[in-house]
Amino acid sequence: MSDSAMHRNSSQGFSRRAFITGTGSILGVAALAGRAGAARPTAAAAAASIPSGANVPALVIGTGYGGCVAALRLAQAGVDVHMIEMGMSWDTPGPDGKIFANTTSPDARSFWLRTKTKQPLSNFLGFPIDRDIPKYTGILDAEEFAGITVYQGRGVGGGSLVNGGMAVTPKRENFGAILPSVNVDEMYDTYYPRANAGLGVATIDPAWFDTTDCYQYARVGRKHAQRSGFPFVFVPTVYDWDYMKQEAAGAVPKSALAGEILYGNNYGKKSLQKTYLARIKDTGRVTISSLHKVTSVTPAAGGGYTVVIDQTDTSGATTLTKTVTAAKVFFAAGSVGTSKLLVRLKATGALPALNGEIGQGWGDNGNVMCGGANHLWDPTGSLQASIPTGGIDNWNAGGAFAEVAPLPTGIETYASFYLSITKNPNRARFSWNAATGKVELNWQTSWKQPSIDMAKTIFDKINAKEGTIYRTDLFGTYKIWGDHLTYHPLGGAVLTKATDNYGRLHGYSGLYVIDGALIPGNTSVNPFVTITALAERNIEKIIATDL
Ligand code: FAE
Repeated sequence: MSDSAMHRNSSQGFSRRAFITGTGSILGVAALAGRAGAARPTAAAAAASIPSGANVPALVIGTGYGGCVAALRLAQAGVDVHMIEMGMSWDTPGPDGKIFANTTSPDARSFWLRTKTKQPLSNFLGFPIDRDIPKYTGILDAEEFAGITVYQGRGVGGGSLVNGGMAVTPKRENFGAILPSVNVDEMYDTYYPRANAGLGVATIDPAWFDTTDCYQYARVGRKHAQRSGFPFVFVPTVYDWDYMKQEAAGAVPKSALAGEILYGNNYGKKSLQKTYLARIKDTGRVTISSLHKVTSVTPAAGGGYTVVIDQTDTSGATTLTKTVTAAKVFFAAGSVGTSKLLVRLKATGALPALNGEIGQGWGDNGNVMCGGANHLWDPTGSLQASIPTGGIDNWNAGGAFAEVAPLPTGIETYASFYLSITKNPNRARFSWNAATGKVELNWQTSWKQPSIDMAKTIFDKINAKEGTIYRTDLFGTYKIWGDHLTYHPLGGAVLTKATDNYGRLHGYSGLYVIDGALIPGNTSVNPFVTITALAERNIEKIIATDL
């Protein structure tokens, strides 16, 4: 640990040792519901995690959206399920009394095995803002490939722990381009409603939106959109809106209004821990092994699959390697995690019968970021709710849907900030590099140019109308576009290509993909509702026909 990091650590009262103690328990829904101090002993956690030599009916790799849907529905159908999660359980408060670190003061909890933060907005007023942190199994992974950094959640709850909570169902007319083989009526009549109910999706009270200080930034976004002739749409979220109103009234501990988002949200956001995982716990049929990483899946001699799992400590070091047998294995490690596993297992001969579509069809959901520099008479507010709740829709005319995002710095910046989802046609592929022993992704930064052009259909027009300019200080020095990253990795084991129309992997009976890897690169909006709805559809079919 560097001196400066150590100083910050102690100055924040954050003792790494104290924080490590008690992490790794199987499921911490109760603590997240507000029982600060409800630490569970590590020994109990060790006893509850999957034992080496176990023979289990269903093993789910990953605890994000796809994994949670699979585990819940299998358990409700009477199947015992073991979920394996490489990240921590995030159920135990640190010495500051909070489970999650604040966005404005990242500490060890913030990043996955890094010694320096890698914040999506790397600069402010042109100055770099990344800082040293102790290496730790923190919550946000900034996974670097040659041409793109892919941000992902690590821990029980996957991306739901770190995401903005925007819970968007794509427009029905756009669905055919997302998943052409899937029955649209079934999705919009049954599975999207089921996913939205299961996730606790709700829309902001428009009257409150119009008056609260914390959405002034979004009202500025709406005004600019509408003056340039673009529709502004409210975006549903998984935040508890009543809680946010109480935050604004000063009646409860602040979460969205304290700027919490990227490194977890301590109170108001309904992450999977408060929704699907709480219901999973109630079934009594599911164990969750956190700080466990699946490294291999191969056909077992007596049927089913041999699964090799590394248990790690919070420095990322392997402390124990376990081997278990599972009748059925569900890959729910996220688009990148599932793709990396499958590509390596195919290339190294563990699962040679997987087809040539494995690793293909990966896209970034067309993510590109930019900021706008507003006039002094157009402030965006020093208090900004960290949960975005509106977007500018120019999908059909310009191929872009732009979330009006917060810049929760605590000071007035006169800046507007946007994450655009665009119809970027480029698709990359994962491949195995035997020399390095790593899976690579052939995405190139220049492939973001179509996204920039599409986002410009919105922001060039707004700038011309308002007499404003782009910010150039958020992603470097004199750099307008945040074109180096994605929050929304999709594809790599695409539905009807690497799998059948329900996620059954070609080549092996009893192996399934049930996460964002199934979706071919783009969803036209933020993806987790679609990932959840597709998983609900697929698991229903799998339970009815394969069990
Ligand atoms: P995911 O949630 O990533 O879960 C996969 C899990 O598997 C993770 O917990 C991994 O740690 C674990 N894992 C990986 N490999 C292994 C292994 N080998 N062994 C054991 N465990 C493993 O997958 N989407 C929206 O719709 N709205 C938003 O507002 C939004 N904001 C976002 C903001 C940020 C900063 C980020 C990073 C993402 C955001 N997303 C948003 C994207 C969304 O979180 C993402 O699409 C879903 O989480 C993907 O769900 P999956 O089930 O595919």
